[in-house]
Order: sequence, then C-alpha cells, then structure tokens
Amino acid sequence: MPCAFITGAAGQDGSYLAELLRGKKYEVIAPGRAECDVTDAAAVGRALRAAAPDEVYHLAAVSHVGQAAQDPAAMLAVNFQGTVNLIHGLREDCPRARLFFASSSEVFGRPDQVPQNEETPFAPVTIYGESKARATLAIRQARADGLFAASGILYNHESPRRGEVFVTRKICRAVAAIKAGRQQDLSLGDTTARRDWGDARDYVLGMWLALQHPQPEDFVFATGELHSVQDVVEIAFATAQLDWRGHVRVDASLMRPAEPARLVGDASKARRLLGWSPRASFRSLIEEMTRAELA
Ligand code: G4F
Repeated sequence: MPCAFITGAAGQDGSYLAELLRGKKYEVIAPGRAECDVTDAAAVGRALRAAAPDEVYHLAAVSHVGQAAQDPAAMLAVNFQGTVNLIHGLREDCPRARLFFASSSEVFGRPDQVPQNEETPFAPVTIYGESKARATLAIRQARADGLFAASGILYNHESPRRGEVFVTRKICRAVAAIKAGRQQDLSLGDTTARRDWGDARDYVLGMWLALQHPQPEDFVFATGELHSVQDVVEIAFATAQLDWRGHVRVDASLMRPAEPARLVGDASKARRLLGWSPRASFRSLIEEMTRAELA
C-alpha cells in the first residue's frame, strides 16, 4: 500500500485529495497543524521520519490573499519557509519520496503573456504571490539537486468546500441567506475582476497525476476561461430564482490595492503529458455551490 503524506489536509484541496487517494488504496497520513507545523523544521523532520511516505503533497499555506495585509511575515513563513523546511526534511530523511507543491497563478501577477504557461516569468504583485513564487523557485532548485519535486501552478479552484472568505463561496452563501430572508444585501469589492475558475476536484486529480509522471516538472492547471465576479453573481442568483439587482452593493473597502490581472492559464502541457483536462464547467460549478448552500 503506497503511503501519502498531506500537509494542509483540513482544507478544501486536502480533503478532496485524501478522499481520492484513499479510493486508490493509499495509506493517507494527514497531520494537523499542531502535529506538523511546517514553520517548525524539527517537527517537519520528525513527522516525515515517522511516516516514511512515498508521496508528499504540500498544500499547507496561508491561502487567502487578503491575509497578507494582517500578517505578511506569517504568510512568508508558512508559504515559503514551510516549503523550504519540507524540502530539507525530505532530503535528510526520505530522499526517494516524491513531492508535490501547490503553487499559484498569483506568481504571474499582471502578465503581458495571455494565457500563461510554465515558461511565463514570475512577476508577483502581492505578498501571497511572492511567497508562492519563492517557494516554486525553491522546488525547482530541489529538483535540480535530485529530489523528485513537482509543482502545480494552480489557478483558482472552487467547490462547495471552498473557504467562506473566497468570493465564489461568499456569493453562494449570501444568495442562500437572502433566499431564506436572513440577509438583504451582499457587499462585494470589484465585481469586474476576472479569474480562471475551475473545480477543486479536477485540480486534486492533477496533483496526483503530476506525481505519477516519470519526471518531476511544473504543470499549469487551469481551465483557460476567464469569468468575472459579476458572472458568479448572476449564475448564483439565477440558481435561486432571485434577481441580483437590488441586493448587490459595491463596497470600496473590499477593493484590493494590488489586484492581479489577466490570470488565465494554458494547461496544454498537463493535457499532453498527464492526460489531464478540467471536466466541470464554470456554470455547473457555481450552480452546484449555490444549490449546496440552499440545501
Ligand atoms: O476568491 P478570491 O478571494 O480569490 P483570489 O484572491 O483570486 O485567490 C485565490 O486564487 C489564487 C489563484 O489565482 C490562489 F492562489 C489563492 O490561494 C486563492 O485560492 O478573489 C477572487 C476575485 C479577486 O479578483 C477579488 O478582488 O474576486 C474579487 N472580489 C471581489 N469582491 C472579491 C470580493 N474577493 C473576495 N474574497 N471578497 C469579495 O467581496
């Protein structure tokens, strides 16, 4: 039975990935933050020695871009230093294990190249993007040093398990609350902002496929489609048979000072080498998320 070690298993991606791997008859070791704080190098080493995993999925991160404003040092510590600690622990204790790192489209910032691929230069415009860019470079270095270390450059990916701070889930939850008469208004930041939104369940399959590939590489996982926050609003309200007009307010305090732009991915390398493609459509994903909240 292969053994997989997942950091950040309590999150949306970690929970779906653990289910996928258990379905494939893996033993899944999913330490909580208390058992394996990735910022504590000694704790990471102990956890890896005890688990002796075949595959490591490093998903633990401070993942909400807005959290950087509250504590940028913590974001860098978890997202960058945590990755360095994991690489070091693997090199010392499990050098044959395969490592997957969950990188982000935010590494590209506001790129001129559209869509982006694995060769697009990193130029982050947020602390979050910077933390992920630095960690992705550390993964590339570890690969050059002989570790099997792969990165998935993940574009936004959502599901009914998405955290409530992210805009898709925020909108779907608010629609259900408005439908039930518990809420009147939904305040949003920039509703013209556009993202490449996919389904988290497709993306965790990509993570697993990246580690089954004979070589460790970087892979973009994306749908290649851009949609606006306003598109999410219109689909979610329509799913609940509500008119969004009269409910949605734009609140300037929710606008982001440094907003990435034009983040749309070209996943043709993952399609070609891994046979990966996103199965879910944007519309069906937002409808499913809204129905889950209504239920
Ligand atoms: O849902 P979001 O907060 O996700 P964001 O910032 O794009 O980050 C997500 O995707 C990244 C990949 O590109 C990941 F690396 C990261 O970990 C995370 O998963 O915001 C999406 C868009 C943004 O343009 C934001 O400005 O929605 C816009 N937005 C407009 N009003 C809002 C709101 N976002 C939030 N969270 N809340 C609003 O009221």
